[in-house]
Amino acid sequence: MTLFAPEVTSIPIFGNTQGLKASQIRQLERLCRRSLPPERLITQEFARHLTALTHETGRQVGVLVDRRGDVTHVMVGDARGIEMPDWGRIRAGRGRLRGFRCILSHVGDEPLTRDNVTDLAALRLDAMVAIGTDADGLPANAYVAALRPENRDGSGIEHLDPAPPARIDFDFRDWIRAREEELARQDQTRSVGDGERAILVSVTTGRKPLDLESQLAELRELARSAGVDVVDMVTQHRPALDRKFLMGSGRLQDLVIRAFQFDVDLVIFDQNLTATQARNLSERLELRVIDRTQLILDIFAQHARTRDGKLQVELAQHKYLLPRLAQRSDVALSRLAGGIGGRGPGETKLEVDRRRVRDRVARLERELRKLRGQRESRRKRRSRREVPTLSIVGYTNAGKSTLLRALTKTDVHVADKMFATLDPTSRRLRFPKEREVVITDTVGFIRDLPPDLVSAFRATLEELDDADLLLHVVDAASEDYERRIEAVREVLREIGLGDTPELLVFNQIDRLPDNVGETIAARHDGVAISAVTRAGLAELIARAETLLFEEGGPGARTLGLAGQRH
Ligand SMILES: Nc1nc2c(ncn2[C@@H]2O[C@H](COP(=O)(O)OP(=O)(O)OP(=O)(O)O)[C@@H](O)[C@H]2O)c(=O)[nH]1
Ligand SMILES: [Mg+2]
Repeated sequence: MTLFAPEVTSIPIFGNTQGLKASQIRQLERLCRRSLPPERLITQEFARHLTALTHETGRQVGVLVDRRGDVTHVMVGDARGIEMPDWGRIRAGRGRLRGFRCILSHVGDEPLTRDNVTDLAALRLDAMVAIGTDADGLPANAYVAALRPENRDGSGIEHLDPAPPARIDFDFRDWIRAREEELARQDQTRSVGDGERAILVSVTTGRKPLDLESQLAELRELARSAGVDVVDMVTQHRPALDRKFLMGSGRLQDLVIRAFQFDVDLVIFDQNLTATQARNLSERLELRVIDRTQLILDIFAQHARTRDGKLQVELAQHKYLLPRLAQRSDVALSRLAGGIGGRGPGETKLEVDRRRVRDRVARLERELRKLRGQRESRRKRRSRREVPTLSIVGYTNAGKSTLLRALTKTDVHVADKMFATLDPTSRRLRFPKEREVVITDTVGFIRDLPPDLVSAFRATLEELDDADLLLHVVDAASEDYERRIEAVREVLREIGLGDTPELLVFNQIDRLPDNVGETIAARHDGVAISAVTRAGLAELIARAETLLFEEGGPGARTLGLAGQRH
């Protein structure tokens, strides 16, 4: 026997109606047809319908109301909470607010909960109204919160004084208009340019990391290199990472509110996110969420110039996203796939099924193999001519390309951006004694280089296999240069170059007080230079020449100078 008429059951009620009586369900359904006068945020009568139901069922009852005053959604929760409908399907209004308010009744005369406030911010509601239910099932106080732009006290949330619904009689239309104007004014004062705005998040565990600051500074640098404006940073230290959200729920709620306040386009995590975490976070934040690996991939995508480079980046992007396609959730997925400024592999491409992505991966791999073959024969030709090779390696943004430019006086792309160089460049360089060498500049390294990137760039990095000497460029003015040296050496070991002779080149000494660079260099048996002022270049060339052509270097062998060895 069916209890309800079919046309009645087709009215959507969000939440679990199990355990409710048929008459109570009918009352819930009736809420759908109710409305408020457009000039009122809430009325006593409207509130009474909600509290009566809460009183009867012992559960929270809520509605979404649009700007015309019509109820568009009805929700039922439990005694303590209520869930909002799947927002992905509700069309957003044009302004910064969505044009809906949520009105719900609490069991007892309870103020707004943290969850209520989070929903307000995450869903960009016009207002969140909680009505307390008194012992007789009548409305007690109405607790109202609304969003406002970033303000001095930093809360971003305005709470009205609690008052019975009947006393909340200001003109809602004027009120909401003023609020939207205020938000629009804030938008106008946003920094110009096409930069997207982001909040950076770092969640750490275990012993408090000593280098949290430099790690965050680096993430900020990466974001800047990707053309993103960093407007806020959120950090949390906790005993263990949360499996579902990485961070704890309290901090996550803060993040939701701050994301609204600063009107950000995306949130960037310093830690790598699992597919599940990325999806959960992006659903909760209603925003695009990416991690450091994706950010780096994005910079790579922006900076790749050659065919080889572009194919490698695309391959790495697909490989990174493939596992994330496994349990697709449409809304979250398109957010995950977006990349910065939509420069990821692209939503449309990723909406094709996994098999097609895998096909593409196979094709990219085939093509890259072919290019690699060509490169290999080019390299073989070169080594047959037995010209020693010097390879410039080092942390990203250390000044590798600037050094190549200074040494060869050619025009090489230099930029104050991380990963400005992606594609290897080779130049010929004549040493003072008319000895010729090939010098190559490559992609920079970074700590915790994502494995997807290492494997994708294996081909480019193969260029380094021929190196007779590595010029390991270090930005001597960077505070954690020692840790960076280690990070570079670790990548070198990973790609099998741990044993290639290395000369540490401490660059950018012009940014340090006199003699500081020289002292650092002496301590590490390196050379101190400034690729910009050209200080120390002569010494660098002399040292490289000695290492290559004397002391049993490759030049000594091939040029028949072995006899000069001591
Ligand atoms: N003051 C000063 N700035 C330098 C020096 N060498 C490089 N720079 C600056 O540092 C920034 C990075 O230089 P690049 O040569 O592009 O660095 P890179 O190591 O090739 O960087 P990626 O290719 O991004 O890994 C640029 O803004 C350079 O002008 C130097 O000796 N002194
Ligand atoms: Mg470079």
